[in-house]
Amino acid sequence: PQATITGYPRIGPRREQKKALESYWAGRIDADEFAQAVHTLRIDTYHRLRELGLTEDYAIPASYSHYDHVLDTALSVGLIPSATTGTDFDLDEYFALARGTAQRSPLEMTKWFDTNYHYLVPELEDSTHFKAHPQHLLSLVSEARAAGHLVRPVLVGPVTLLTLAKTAPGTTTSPLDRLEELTAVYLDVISILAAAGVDWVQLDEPALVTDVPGFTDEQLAEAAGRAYATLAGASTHPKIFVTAPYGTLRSGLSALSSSGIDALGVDISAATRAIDPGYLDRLAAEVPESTHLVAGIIDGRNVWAADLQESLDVLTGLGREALSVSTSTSLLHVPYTVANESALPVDVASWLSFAEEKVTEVEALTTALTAGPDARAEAFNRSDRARRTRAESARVHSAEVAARTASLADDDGFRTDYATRRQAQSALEIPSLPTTTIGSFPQTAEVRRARADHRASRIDDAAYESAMKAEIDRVVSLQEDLGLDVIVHGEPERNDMVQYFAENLDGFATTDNGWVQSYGSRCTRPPILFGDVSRPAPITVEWSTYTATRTQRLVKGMLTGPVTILAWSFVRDDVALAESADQIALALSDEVADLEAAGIGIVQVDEPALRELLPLRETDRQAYLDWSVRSFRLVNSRVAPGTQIHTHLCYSEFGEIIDAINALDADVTSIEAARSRMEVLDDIADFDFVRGIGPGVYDIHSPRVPSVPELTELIDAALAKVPAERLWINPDCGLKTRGYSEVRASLANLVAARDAVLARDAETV
Ligand code: THG
Ligand code: ZN
Repeated sequence: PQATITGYPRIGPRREQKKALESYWAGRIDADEFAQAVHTLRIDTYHRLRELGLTEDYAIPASYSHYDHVLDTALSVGLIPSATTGTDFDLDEYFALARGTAQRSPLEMTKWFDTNYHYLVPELEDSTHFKAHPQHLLSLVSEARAAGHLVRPVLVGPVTLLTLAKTAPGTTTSPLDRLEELTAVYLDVISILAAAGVDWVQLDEPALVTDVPGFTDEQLAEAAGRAYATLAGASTHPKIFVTAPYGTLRSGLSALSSSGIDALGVDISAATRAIDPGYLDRLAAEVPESTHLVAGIIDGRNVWAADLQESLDVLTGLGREALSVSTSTSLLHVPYTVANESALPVDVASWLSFAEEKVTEVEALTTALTAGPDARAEAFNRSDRARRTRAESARVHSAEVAARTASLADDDGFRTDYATRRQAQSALEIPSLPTTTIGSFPQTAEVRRARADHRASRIDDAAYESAMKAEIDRVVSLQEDLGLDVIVHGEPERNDMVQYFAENLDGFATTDNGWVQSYGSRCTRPPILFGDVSRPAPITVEWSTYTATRTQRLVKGMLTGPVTILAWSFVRDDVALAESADQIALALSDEVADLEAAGIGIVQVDEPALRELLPLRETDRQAYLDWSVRSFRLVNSRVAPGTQIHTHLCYSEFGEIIDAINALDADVTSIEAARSRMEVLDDIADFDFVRGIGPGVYDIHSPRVPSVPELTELIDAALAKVPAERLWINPDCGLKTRGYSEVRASLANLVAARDAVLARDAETV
């Protein structure tokens, strides 16, 4: 058996790539300096992976990308046309596709399966002419060879690439109709790689583990079977390794097994096996000995140290000669190494494996398969200790929290009916077409500095508090000057809407260097949910009540909901997600109760990630929607009818989850709508959505200031679908990433447009 992985983080252990990218974009370094920086990063990575035990030739994937691997593959096969002639992508052309220019908007970006990574969406047109552009792949191979490493080029597979592409308007063919043509170009690419001395290529086909709208599982499997039979049946090509990460294969399993590919990578992590317990048996029944099975047993997308003995038993149970040990997915989704963390509680740190530690686990299992666990006693002992101490830890298990979730009744989470609430909320005296914002205001350099100084103890609590209060004062008077009706405090104290709550709830740990790529150079540090969740003290109450003392207007309290906190954290593998969701919901419900008791009449509980956690398989979706909706409702279940609960959702694709949004039962829901010019309201209008709604009229994703006529038009478009007494006027999303000058101008126009609509409609009555 061999030890391998199917992909590795690319941002660098100290975010070297992020720094190189942003320096290059800002013109601080030139193309040669950029190339040198990322060359060093790649070679250092290969060396490190060797040291960690990926010693066989071609065990190391060349999974580097300047920005996004879907873009790379699309360029390599001409799905996106390119002028590439040199040995690498034309950098400026490449970044223009990824980030846009003054003349051209960037490619659309969307979530990569059910992860927090975002890829660029290639556009397929009838005129798209596929063509091999293997230069970038060849340069990765030759650069690695010069440094003494034989690496395995990695591409997104043809079926997945086509299902991820969106068809340009007016395109008459369906993406998979182009598969044969595209497969021929893949064959060109990999044949060229073979001629350059490449022994193995890796083709990732995660589409085969998901439900792809518009195609049945059988259609996708049949397509994959055809494509890989073509590639594997050609006269010259490298050995073909197809991976199926992020879930389990159904029809795709027999199609790939009989296609003649050389190796099949499957996700058999404990998390995936729990969802589909029959997978190991199906693998045993269907994968022939002639196909090398690459067993992805080490979880590539969570951070828990593996149970090595259990993993070894599973691998042995596969009973195969032709077997390698790997990760279930690329390690792209986890940070580099636990060794870079000094502030984690020591016991929690001992339970974790990030990318480096996971490579060690893969290596230990590989060695143990032939030489027994004693040959890697150190690794097996670490694993066993982690498993035991975690199971017994008082930090993880709280009898009090368990008792509280256990005592939940089936009807917990149900507020009084909406008509009663609406009546009670009339006491809030909210004006017609009320204006508000989503919560965050621009984070100025001074605010960031005050937070950093406080964290580093350069300023004391009192100085920090007065800096934050001064910022709140500024934000409140700005909103009053602008004429906004419902005031927010602006969230200067929050670095990130999830990390902030994780820092203030028991059961979560946060990292210093646990960066994970979100898209391009943008990274997040997902908190680690390791134990039962409780709230040691009120979190936001002081900031909100202080804000209320600074204004006569209505103040809205701001919380992040349980589903979003879970979606953007590493979660527990020892309890169900639904259980953690209930725990977080109960902790937040105490926060809502405290806000209400302190006189805050409106509370917003954001759930921008509700759509993100939606399972990849249709059959798993209802169960998810049931627990996620219930956990949101639990947060608010104890509030009085007169307290108004708002929520905010970020995505415009609501169709699939419209029932769930309705079931959240929020009094007011704000949603992204400006970019789709209110099209999303069709979903809402088709549905009997009877409560308040705030379709964003100002697109905060662009620095452009929308004009009053433009905003008026959007308000009118909304009024065509939503009765005036239920419509709220607000931006699309939080203002954290914008600058004050554009925010001030845009919000002034937003209020002016609202006033113009009110004045006009008052006249016509
Ligand atoms: N918070 C968290 N997760 C998220 C988002 C978030 N996941 C989905 C989505 N939003 C991802 N989008 C972004 C947008 C911006 C940044 C990261 C992810 C970003 N990051 C800073 C950077 O890379 O320089 C670092 C931020 C920090 O210092 O914490 O700008 O909003 N949790
Ligand atoms: Zn949003």
